[in-house]
Amino acid sequence: MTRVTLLAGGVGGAKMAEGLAALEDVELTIIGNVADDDEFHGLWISPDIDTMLYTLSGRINRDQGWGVADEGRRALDTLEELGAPVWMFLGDRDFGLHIYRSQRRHAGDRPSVITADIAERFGIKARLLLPTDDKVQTRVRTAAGWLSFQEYFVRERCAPEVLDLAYTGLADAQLTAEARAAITEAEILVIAPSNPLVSIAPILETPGLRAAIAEARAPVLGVSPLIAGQVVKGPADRMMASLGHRADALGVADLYQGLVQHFLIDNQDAALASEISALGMTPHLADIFMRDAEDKARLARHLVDIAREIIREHAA
Ligand code: FO1
Repeated sequence: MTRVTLLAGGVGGAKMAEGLAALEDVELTIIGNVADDDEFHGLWISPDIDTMLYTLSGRINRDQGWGVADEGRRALDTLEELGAPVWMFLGDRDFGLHIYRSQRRHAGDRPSVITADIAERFGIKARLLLPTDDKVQTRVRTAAGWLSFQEYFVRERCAPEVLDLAYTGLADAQLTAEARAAITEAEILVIAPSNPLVSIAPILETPGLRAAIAEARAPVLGVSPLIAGQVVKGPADRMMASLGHRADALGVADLYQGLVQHFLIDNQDAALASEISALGMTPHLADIFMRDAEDKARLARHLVDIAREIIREHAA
Protein backbone atom coordinates (compact mmCIF):
# COMPACT_ATOMS: atom_id res chain seq x y z
CA MET A 1 0.00 0.00 0.00
CA THR A 2 1.23 3.49 -0.84
CA ARG A 3 0.09 6.41 1.30
CA VAL A 4 -1.13 9.18 -1.00
CA THR A 5 -2.25 12.55 0.33
CA LEU A 6 -4.30 14.67 -2.06
CA LEU A 7 -5.02 18.39 -1.71
CA ALA A 8 -8.31 18.87 -3.50
CA GLY A 9 -11.34 21.10 -3.93
CA GLY A 10 -14.22 21.44 -6.37
CA VAL A 11 -15.38 19.00 -9.00
CA GLY A 12 -11.87 18.43 -10.47
CA GLY A 13 -10.59 17.55 -7.02
CA ALA A 14 -13.39 15.07 -6.43
CA LYS A 15 -12.73 13.38 -9.78
CA MET A 16 -9.05 12.95 -8.94
CA ALA A 17 -9.99 11.58 -5.52
CA GLU A 18 -12.36 9.10 -7.15
CA GLY A 19 -9.57 7.86 -9.43
CA LEU A 20 -7.10 7.43 -6.57
CA ALA A 21 -9.74 5.81 -4.36
CA ALA A 22 -10.25 3.18 -7.08
CA LEU A 23 -6.63 2.00 -6.83
CA GLU A 24 -6.34 -1.02 -4.58
CA ASP A 25 -2.69 -0.38 -3.72
CA VAL A 26 -3.30 3.19 -2.53
CA GLU A 27 -4.25 4.35 0.96
CA LEU A 28 -5.84 7.70 0.20
CA THR A 29 -6.08 10.75 2.45
CA ILE A 30 -7.71 13.91 1.13
CA ILE A 31 -7.26 17.40 2.53
CA GLY A 32 -10.32 19.30 1.32
CA ASN A 33 -11.30 22.95 0.93
CA VAL A 34 -13.52 24.63 3.53
CA ALA A 35 -13.30 28.17 2.14
CA ASP A 36 -16.46 27.76 -0.02
CA ASP A 37 -18.46 27.19 3.19
CA ASP A 38 -21.33 29.46 4.11
CA GLU A 39 -24.50 29.66 6.14
CA PHE A 40 -27.92 29.28 4.52
CA HIS A 41 -31.25 29.12 6.36
CA GLY A 42 -29.39 28.85 9.67
CA LEU A 43 -27.43 25.78 8.50
CA TRP A 44 -23.71 25.42 7.80
CA ILE A 45 -23.07 24.32 4.20
CA SER A 46 -19.69 22.91 3.13
CA PRO A 47 -20.00 22.55 -0.66
CA ASP A 48 -16.51 21.32 -1.54
CA ILE A 49 -16.44 18.84 1.33
CA ASP A 50 -19.91 17.59 0.40
CA THR A 51 -18.96 17.22 -3.27
CA MET A 52 -16.16 14.96 -2.05
CA LEU A 53 -18.47 13.02 0.31
CA TYR A 54 -21.16 12.56 -2.35
CA THR A 55 -18.65 11.62 -5.06
CA LEU A 56 -16.77 9.05 -3.01
CA SER A 57 -19.98 7.48 -1.69
CA GLY A 58 -21.52 7.27 -5.16
CA ARG A 59 -24.38 9.67 -4.32
CA ILE A 60 -23.24 12.54 -6.54
CA ASN A 61 -25.43 13.97 -9.28
CA ARG A 62 -23.07 13.17 -12.14
CA ASP A 63 -24.63 15.64 -14.58
CA GLN A 64 -23.97 18.56 -12.24
CA GLY A 65 -20.83 17.30 -10.47
CA TRP A 66 -22.31 18.56 -7.14
CA GLY A 67 -25.37 17.72 -5.05
CA VAL A 68 -27.12 14.38 -4.68
CA ALA A 69 -28.64 12.32 -7.50
CA ASP A 70 -32.41 11.81 -7.39
CA GLU A 71 -32.89 14.97 -5.36
CA GLY A 72 -36.15 16.69 -4.34
CA ARG A 73 -36.91 20.36 -3.68
CA ARG A 74 -39.84 20.29 -1.28
CA ALA A 75 -37.96 21.91 1.61
CA LEU A 76 -36.73 24.63 -0.75
CA ASP A 77 -40.29 25.16 -2.07
CA THR A 78 -41.49 25.78 1.48
CA LEU A 79 -38.65 28.25 2.08
CA GLU A 80 -39.51 30.01 -1.17
CA GLU A 81 -43.18 30.22 -0.22
CA LEU A 82 -42.10 31.81 3.05
CA GLY A 83 -40.08 34.43 1.19
CA ALA A 84 -36.58 33.09 1.92
CA PRO A 85 -33.93 33.56 -0.80
CA VAL A 86 -33.51 30.25 -2.65
CA TRP A 87 -30.88 31.00 -5.29
CA MET A 88 -28.62 28.35 -3.68
CA PHE A 89 -30.24 25.06 -4.65
CA LEU A 90 -30.37 22.83 -1.58
CA GLY A 91 -32.15 19.55 -2.19
CA ASP A 92 -34.13 17.58 0.37
CA ARG A 93 -31.54 14.81 0.76
CA ASP A 94 -28.76 17.39 0.95
CA PHE A 95 -30.66 19.30 3.67
CA GLY A 96 -30.42 16.22 5.90
CA LEU A 97 -26.62 16.40 5.82
CA HIS A 98 -26.65 20.14 6.56
CA ILE A 99 -28.97 19.64 9.54
CA TYR A 100 -26.72 16.89 10.91
CA ARG A 101 -23.51 18.91 10.44
CA SER A 102 -25.02 22.10 11.87
CA GLN A 103 -26.45 20.35 14.91
CA ARG A 104 -23.07 18.80 15.74
CA ARG A 105 -21.25 22.09 15.20
CA HIS A 106 -23.70 23.75 17.59
CA ALA A 107 -22.97 20.99 20.10
CA GLY A 108 -19.30 21.97 19.87
CA ASP A 109 -17.91 19.05 17.89
CA ARG A 110 -14.85 19.70 15.73
CA PRO A 111 -15.74 20.09 12.04
CA SER A 112 -12.95 17.60 11.22
CA VAL A 113 -14.48 14.95 13.46
CA ILE A 114 -17.97 15.56 12.06
CA THR A 115 -16.60 15.16 8.52
CA ALA A 116 -14.77 11.94 9.41
CA ASP A 117 -17.93 10.54 11.01
CA ILE A 118 -20.06 11.38 7.95
CA ALA A 119 -17.46 9.79 5.66
CA GLU A 120 -17.48 6.64 7.77
CA ARG A 121 -21.29 6.46 7.86
CA PHE A 122 -21.36 6.95 4.08
CA GLY A 123 -19.01 3.97 3.71
CA ILE A 124 -16.08 5.97 2.34
CA LYS A 125 -12.74 4.19 2.68
CA ALA A 126 -10.52 7.22 2.02
CA ARG A 127 -9.82 9.62 4.90
CA LEU A 128 -11.27 13.08 4.36
CA LEU A 129 -9.51 15.76 6.41
CA LEU A 130 -9.99 19.48 6.82
CA PRO A 131 -6.96 21.79 6.68
CA THR A 132 -8.41 23.68 9.64
CA ASP A 133 -11.36 23.55 12.03
CA ASP A 134 -11.51 27.35 11.98
CA LYS A 135 -13.81 29.43 9.81
CA VAL A 136 -12.13 30.45 6.54
CA GLN A 137 -14.11 32.03 3.72
CA THR A 138 -13.15 33.12 0.22
CA ARG A 139 -14.41 36.60 -0.73
CA VAL A 140 -14.56 37.82 -4.30
CA ARG A 141 -14.24 41.47 -5.31
CA THR A 142 -16.22 42.46 -8.39
CA ALA A 143 -17.18 45.85 -9.84
CA ALA A 144 -20.25 45.66 -7.57
CA GLY A 145 -18.08 45.19 -4.45
CA TRP A 146 -17.10 42.20 -2.32
CA LEU A 147 -19.25 39.04 -2.58
CA SER A 148 -19.22 35.80 -0.65
CA PHE A 149 -17.89 32.93 -2.76
CA GLN A 150 -21.34 31.33 -3.24
CA GLU A 151 -22.88 34.71 -4.15
CA TYR A 152 -20.26 35.01 -6.89
CA PHE A 153 -20.36 31.36 -7.98
CA VAL A 154 -24.04 30.46 -7.75
CA ARG A 155 -26.10 33.64 -7.49
CA GLU A 156 -24.05 35.60 -10.05
CA ARG A 157 -23.16 32.43 -12.06
CA CYS A 158 -19.46 33.45 -12.14
CA ALA A 159 -20.41 36.22 -14.59
CA PRO A 160 -18.73 39.26 -12.94
CA GLU A 161 -15.06 39.85 -13.58
CA VAL A 162 -13.00 38.91 -10.52
CA LEU A 163 -10.92 41.92 -9.44
CA ASP A 164 -9.50 40.52 -6.24
CA LEU A 165 -9.74 37.56 -3.86
CA ALA A 166 -9.46 37.45 -0.10
CA TYR A 167 -9.66 34.60 2.38
CA THR A 168 -11.11 35.81 5.66
CA GLY A 169 -9.87 33.99 8.74
CA LEU A 170 -7.05 32.25 6.87
CA ALA A 171 -4.11 34.12 8.40
CA ASP A 172 -5.20 33.06 11.90
CA ALA A 173 -6.43 29.57 11.01
CA GLN A 174 -4.86 26.67 12.85
CA LEU A 175 -3.72 23.68 10.80
CA THR A 176 -5.32 20.48 12.10
CA ALA A 177 -2.95 17.90 13.58
CA GLU A 178 -4.50 15.32 11.22
CA ALA A 179 -3.71 17.38 8.10
CA ARG A 180 -0.14 18.01 9.28
CA ALA A 181 0.40 14.30 9.94
CA ALA A 182 -1.12 13.36 6.57
CA ILE A 183 1.50 15.55 4.86
CA THR A 184 4.41 14.41 6.99
CA GLU A 185 3.52 10.72 6.68
CA ALA A 186 2.58 10.71 2.99
CA GLU A 187 4.65 8.75 0.49
CA ILE A 188 3.19 10.75 -2.40
CA LEU A 189 1.69 14.25 -2.24
CA VAL A 190 -0.68 15.31 -5.02
CA ILE A 191 -2.22 18.68 -5.86
CA ALA A 192 -5.46 17.88 -7.68
CA PRO A 193 -6.59 19.51 -10.93
CA SER A 194 -8.63 22.04 -8.94
CA ASN A 195 -8.91 25.81 -9.26
CA PRO A 196 -5.52 26.98 -7.89
CA LEU A 197 -6.92 30.31 -6.67
CA VAL A 198 -10.11 29.34 -4.87
CA SER A 199 -9.80 25.59 -4.21
CA ILE A 200 -6.07 24.98 -3.60
CA ALA A 201 -4.86 28.38 -2.30
CA PRO A 202 -7.10 28.37 0.80
CA ILE A 203 -5.73 24.91 1.69
CA LEU A 204 -2.09 25.70 0.88
CA GLU A 205 -2.07 29.02 2.69
CA THR A 206 -3.31 27.57 5.97
CA PRO A 207 -0.43 28.65 8.23
CA GLY A 208 2.05 25.81 8.59
CA LEU A 209 0.80 23.73 5.67
CA ARG A 210 3.31 24.93 3.05
CA ALA A 211 6.12 24.45 5.57
CA ALA A 212 4.90 20.92 6.27
CA ILE A 213 5.01 20.17 2.53
CA ALA A 214 8.48 21.69 2.23
CA GLU A 215 9.71 19.41 5.02
CA ALA A 216 7.90 16.30 3.77
CA ARG A 217 9.90 13.48 2.26
CA ALA A 218 7.23 12.67 -0.34
CA PRO A 219 7.54 13.91 -3.92
CA VAL A 220 4.94 16.59 -4.76
CA LEU A 221 3.03 16.09 -8.00
CA GLY A 222 0.47 18.45 -9.48
CA VAL A 223 -2.11 17.96 -12.22
CA SER A 224 -3.13 20.91 -14.38
CA PRO A 225 -6.80 21.94 -14.16
CA LEU A 226 -6.41 23.70 -17.50
CA ILE A 227 -6.19 21.94 -20.86
CA ALA A 228 -5.32 24.01 -23.94
CA GLY A 229 -6.04 27.15 -21.92
CA GLN A 230 -9.51 26.01 -20.99
CA VAL A 231 -11.02 24.81 -17.78
CA VAL A 232 -12.98 21.55 -17.69
CA LYS A 233 -15.52 23.08 -15.28
CA GLY A 234 -15.79 26.38 -13.41
CA PRO A 235 -14.30 29.86 -13.80
CA ALA A 236 -10.56 29.14 -13.21
CA ASP A 237 -9.42 30.29 -16.67
CA ARG A 238 -11.26 33.63 -16.58
CA MET A 239 -10.35 34.19 -12.95
CA MET A 240 -6.67 33.61 -13.63
CA ALA A 241 -6.68 35.98 -16.59
CA SER A 242 -8.48 38.77 -14.73
CA LEU A 243 -6.06 38.46 -11.81
CA GLY A 244 -3.02 38.82 -14.06
CA HIS A 245 -1.95 35.18 -14.41
CA ARG A 246 -1.50 33.26 -17.66
CA ALA A 247 -4.69 31.26 -18.12
CA ASP A 248 -3.07 27.97 -19.09
CA ALA A 249 -1.06 25.08 -17.64
CA LEU A 250 2.04 27.29 -17.54
CA GLY A 251 0.17 29.89 -15.48
CA VAL A 252 -0.86 27.18 -13.01
CA ALA A 253 2.71 25.80 -12.91
CA ASP A 254 3.92 29.32 -12.15
CA LEU A 255 1.58 29.49 -9.13
CA TYR A 256 2.99 26.16 -7.86
CA GLN A 257 6.64 27.09 -8.41
CA GLY A 258 8.85 25.96 -5.52
CA LEU A 259 6.13 23.63 -4.25
CA VAL A 260 5.37 21.12 -7.00
CA GLN A 261 8.26 19.11 -8.42
CA HIS A 262 6.40 17.17 -11.11
CA PHE A 263 3.51 18.59 -13.13
CA LEU A 264 1.12 16.60 -15.30
CA ILE A 265 -0.15 18.51 -18.29
CA ASP A 266 -2.28 17.42 -21.19
CA ASN A 267 -0.75 16.16 -24.45
CA GLN A 268 -2.36 19.19 -26.11
CA ASP A 269 -0.10 21.43 -24.01
CA ALA A 270 3.16 19.77 -25.10
CA ALA A 271 4.42 23.15 -26.37
CA LEU A 272 4.46 24.48 -22.79
CA ALA A 273 6.73 21.71 -21.47
CA SER A 274 10.05 23.53 -21.87
CA GLU A 275 8.76 26.68 -20.14
CA ILE A 276 7.42 24.53 -17.29
CA SER A 277 10.86 22.89 -16.98
CA ALA A 278 12.38 26.36 -16.76
CA LEU A 279 10.24 26.96 -13.64
CA GLY A 280 12.13 24.13 -11.94
CA MET A 281 9.53 21.38 -12.26
CA THR A 282 9.43 18.32 -14.46
CA PRO A 283 6.53 18.29 -16.92
CA HIS A 284 4.82 14.98 -17.71
CA LEU A 285 2.53 14.66 -20.72
CA ALA A 286 -0.66 12.58 -20.59
CA ASP A 287 -4.32 12.62 -21.55
CA ILE A 288 -5.51 14.27 -18.33
CA PHE A 289 -9.16 14.87 -19.26
CA MET A 290 -11.34 12.70 -16.97
CA ARG A 291 -14.60 11.79 -18.70
CA ASP A 292 -15.57 8.62 -16.82
CA ALA A 293 -14.50 6.25 -14.06
CA GLU A 294 -12.02 4.53 -16.37
CA ASP A 295 -10.28 7.83 -17.22
CA LYS A 296 -10.09 8.77 -13.53
CA ALA A 297 -8.50 5.47 -12.52
CA ARG A 298 -6.14 5.56 -15.51
CA LEU A 299 -4.91 9.07 -14.65
CA ALA A 300 -4.55 8.11 -10.98
CA ARG A 301 -2.58 4.98 -11.94
CA HIS A 302 -0.31 7.03 -14.20
CA LEU A 303 0.28 9.58 -11.42
CA VAL A 304 1.16 6.90 -8.87
CA ASP A 305 3.45 5.11 -11.36
CA ILE A 306 5.34 8.36 -12.04
CA ALA A 307 5.67 9.01 -8.29
CA ARG A 308 6.91 5.47 -7.59
CA GLU A 309 9.53 5.85 -10.29
CA ILE A 310 10.67 9.15 -8.71
CA ILE A 311 10.87 7.48 -5.29
CA ARG A 312 12.87 4.57 -6.77
CA GLU A 313 15.29 6.94 -8.52
CA HIS A 314 15.68 8.95 -5.33
CA ALA A 315 16.45 5.82 -3.30
CA ALA A 316 19.00 4.65 -5.88
N1 FO1 B 1 -23.71 25.08 -7.76
C1 FO1 B 1 -24.51 25.78 -8.61
O1 FO1 B 1 -24.07 26.11 -9.70
N2 FO1 B 1 -25.80 26.10 -8.25
C2 FO1 B 1 -26.33 25.75 -7.04
O2 FO1 B 1 -27.49 26.07 -6.76
C3 FO1 B 1 -25.50 25.00 -6.13
C4 FO1 B 1 -25.96 24.57 -4.90
C5 FO1 B 1 -25.15 23.77 -4.09
C6 FO1 B 1 -25.62 23.25 -2.90
C7 FO1 B 1 -24.83 22.43 -2.11
C8 FO1 B 1 -23.54 22.11 -2.53
O3 FO1 B 1 -22.78 21.31 -1.78
C9 FO1 B 1 -23.04 22.61 -3.71
C10 FO1 B 1 -23.83 23.46 -4.51
N3 FO1 B 1 -23.36 23.98 -5.71
C11 FO1 B 1 -24.17 24.70 -6.55
C12 FO1 B 1 -21.97 23.78 -6.09
C13 FO1 B 1 -21.01 24.73 -5.35
O4 FO1 B 1 -21.37 26.05 -5.45
C14 FO1 B 1 -19.63 24.51 -5.96
O5 FO1 B 1 -19.29 23.15 -5.90
C15 FO1 B 1 -18.44 25.10 -5.29
O6 FO1 B 1 -18.55 25.69 -4.09
C16 FO1 B 1 -17.29 25.43 -6.19
O7 FO1 B 1 -16.42 24.35 -6.22
